[in-house]
Amino acid sequence: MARVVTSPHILPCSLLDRFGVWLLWFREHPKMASPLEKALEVMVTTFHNYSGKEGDKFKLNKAELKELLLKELPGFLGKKKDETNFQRIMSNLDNNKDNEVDFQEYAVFLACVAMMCNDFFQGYPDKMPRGK
Ligand SMILES: [Ca+2]
Repeated sequence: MARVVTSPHILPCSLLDRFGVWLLWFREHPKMASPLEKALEVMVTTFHNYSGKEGDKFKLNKAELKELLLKELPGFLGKKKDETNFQRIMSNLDNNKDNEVDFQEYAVFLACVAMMCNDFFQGYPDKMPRGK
């Protein structure tokens, strides 16, 4: 698992200043958002759709993570849907070992999956998904 980034310090200050403005614009004009902006929104809302089900509303417990993976990333799991595999994934994602997956840990996971997809498609450019 990649090292957890603890702050958005890699972004220039000018971008961070614009971030709140962009979020407000996005909320008022969701239909004008680009595919990547929509993807970011889906990444965030998907987390909260599951983390808010029980316990700490800002963290995924094991049951919430399992449901998220089964419903939102079934292809990633493949046929490995047994408890041992879920426990292994949970342990790998739970970087701070509090038995829950917070948004940062989830975001690192999605970034790792995206990097794996990129690596795969670089090896097979003819299989690269095409955008519209
Ligand atoms: Ca955790």
